[in-house]
Amino acid sequence: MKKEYFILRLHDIGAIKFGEFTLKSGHKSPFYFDLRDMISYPELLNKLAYLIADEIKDADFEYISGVPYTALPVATLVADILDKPLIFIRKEEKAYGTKNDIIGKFEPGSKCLIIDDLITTGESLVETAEKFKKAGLEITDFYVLIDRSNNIENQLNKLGYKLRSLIKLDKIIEVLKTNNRISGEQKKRIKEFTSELKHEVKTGKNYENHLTKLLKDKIKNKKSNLILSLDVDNQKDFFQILEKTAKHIVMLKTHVDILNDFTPEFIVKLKEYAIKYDFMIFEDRKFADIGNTVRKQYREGIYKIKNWAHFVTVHALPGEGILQGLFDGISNRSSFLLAKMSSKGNLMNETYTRNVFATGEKYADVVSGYICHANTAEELKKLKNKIPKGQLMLMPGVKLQSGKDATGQQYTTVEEAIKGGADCIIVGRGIIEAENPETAAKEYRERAWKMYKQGV
Ligand code: 5IU
Repeated sequence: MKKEYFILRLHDIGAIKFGEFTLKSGHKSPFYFDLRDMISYPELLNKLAYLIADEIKDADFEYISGVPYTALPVATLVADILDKPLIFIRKEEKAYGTKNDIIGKFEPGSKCLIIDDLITTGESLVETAEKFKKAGLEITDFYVLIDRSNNIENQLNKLGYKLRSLIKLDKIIEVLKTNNRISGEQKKRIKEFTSELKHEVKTGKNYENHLTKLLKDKIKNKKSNLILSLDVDNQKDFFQILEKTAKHIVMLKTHVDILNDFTPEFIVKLKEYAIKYDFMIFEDRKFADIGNTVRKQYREGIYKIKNWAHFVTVHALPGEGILQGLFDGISNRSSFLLAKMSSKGNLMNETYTRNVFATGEKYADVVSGYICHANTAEELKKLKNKIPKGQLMLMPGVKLQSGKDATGQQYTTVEEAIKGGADCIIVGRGIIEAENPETAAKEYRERAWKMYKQGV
């Protein structure tokens, strides 16, 4: 089967579409690829498998894998043709535990070639490769059906991967034009679109809002990326600890509803401290209701949070309406979305977290970043890589030593947090329950800043 035939067949079955499509990023694209339906055409799949088998037969690998769902049936046929054992990684995150993520039998130390249907940024293929590597396999070769990336080959080479592809976007356009499947005008629009897209990948849109910038400037000027979480139940303790620690922190995180003796004067005093010691205020309210309700929770009640907190935390779970309800008609306020909590067994899986980042990107004018936790720098880096440019990653569950508390809180060290790309660490009991909160705050601040300065 010639590549031209494959392109035309994909067009016939609607796997390659032309028109106007709104992408997740909000961009309007003149084409859309979705190869999933391909698996329902046995003769197409079979021809394709022979084509791939021919192209990879000389590569050096002992196992073959396909990324679920679309590439898995393709890889199965190729494995059969080349008589190589098949293995793959489950797509869904398991409810608990990370063991046995790989389905199929394999010898650690062997080489595996991975097949996927599409490549755009290369991110998901590299992530898959890393999972295989963790299980002891060696990954050096990728094969994709359609490469619509911006020359990702070079970047993958630098990371030690070789990329082969059946067809590139330019070839698809050429073949479809020659066969009069698209007009000259369409071809022009597609070219324009991809060249703009390429430009955008290079320069990258920035999602930093005004308040994010303020916080970043404060981090730089105050030379601190420490956020103190001051969870105490009375004003006396609150201000006593704050007095001693304020010079070391860039932001104070409150849970105002913990105070037994709250009065409006508390807010007046808190604002005075914020000015005197130059820190921002962050109420960790974790809004989670429908837009109409959070709107009132934010503006009304005894706390009137919107009047004094620069930032609040928000669950993206109820949908975009929560951000509309909170911030509609309000300026100079922003939020952090909860993307991955630090508590053991939390229900935020990979898909959820990815959707949170997409929400934050869309509402970047009122979202400054995300609360993310991971147990290792490596895991945290993966989260960081997915965060839209310009937005921040704040990490709770941080102590000088790793460990846990009695109700599921998990702690990672300051060094791991910053190494993993956290822009700020959020520390509560590590400071407020220390014998001397002042020296503890100083130590957290210095350890975090030292690592942060090294630019890790
Ligand atoms: N906090 C977490 N984990 C999270 C989120 C918030 O610990 O995922 I979202 C809050 C809870 C507490 C503070 O107010 O951060 C951490 O306090 P300790 O350092 O005392 O555990």
